Amino acid sequence: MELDDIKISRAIIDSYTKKLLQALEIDVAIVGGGPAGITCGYYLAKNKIKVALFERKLSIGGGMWGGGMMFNEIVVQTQAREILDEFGVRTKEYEKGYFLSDSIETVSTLISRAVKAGLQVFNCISAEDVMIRSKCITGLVLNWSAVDIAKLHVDPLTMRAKFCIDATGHAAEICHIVERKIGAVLKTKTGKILGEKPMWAARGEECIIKNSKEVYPGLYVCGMAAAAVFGGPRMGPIFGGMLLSGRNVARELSKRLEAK
Ligand code: 48F
Repeated sequence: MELDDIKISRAIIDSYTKKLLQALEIDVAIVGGGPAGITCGYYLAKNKIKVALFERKLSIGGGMWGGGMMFNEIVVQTQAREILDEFGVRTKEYEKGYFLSDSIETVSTLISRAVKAGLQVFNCISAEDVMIRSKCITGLVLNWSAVDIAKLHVDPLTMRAKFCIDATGHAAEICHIVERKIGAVLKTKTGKILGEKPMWAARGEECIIKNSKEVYPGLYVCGMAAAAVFGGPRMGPIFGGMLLSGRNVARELSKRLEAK
């Protein structure tokens, strides 16, 4: 049988379009495919929640691939090790309470398990705005990342979700959009983004876990974005907080969606 080039194109366009149409109205939309967003997506998908993740870059995995300063190893603390165990990522104890894993194995396994659990991932798409109705975030405004990179004047498309999650890392992009557009409305001390503080691994990890929560009705924050929004320190190449924060948000949203 001779392969038909047009059939190959049709197969891709057909299948991708169906995926995108299915993502137009869902339970949870995650912005950002770093460790926090992927972990959150995995646990939501495992609970049979309709969830999609939008990532600006070609590859998802965020800042985890490079470990610390491109030494491709990551460290997690005892509480987070059980998450890596659940995913099937191999760890070794360096000293009591400090577990190491290979960052390439970790990211590729997190992605693979999340997608197989049912997380729909859209790479090369950026969230450039949000929809707000009755003082609640009700969806995202999306565009191809290439449009932004090429500075093309092209309008975006919109999708609706019962909850959105800002998992955009240090930049906390979605929270910044909300603050810029509607002022000091966030559930922080000042109503505004408090900004990330200097490196302090122990405090940073605690802060992220505590502050991975709803920051405006309909909008959650997890991972490094939680530190940026609630004024926590950065923590460098220890990644347990990212995994735990993603799991915490998934647990809370699963309960809320079940109750709805
Ligand atoms: O930065 P990132 O890995 O966030 P995270 O999951 O983990 C943080 C750690 O990697 C590390 C750290 C640990 O100590 O400090 O930095 O909190 O992943 C965030 C992802 O979001 C994407 C971005 O490309 C990255 O892959 N992203 C950011 N803004 C947007 C976005 C946007 N507007 N639309 C789509 N994707």
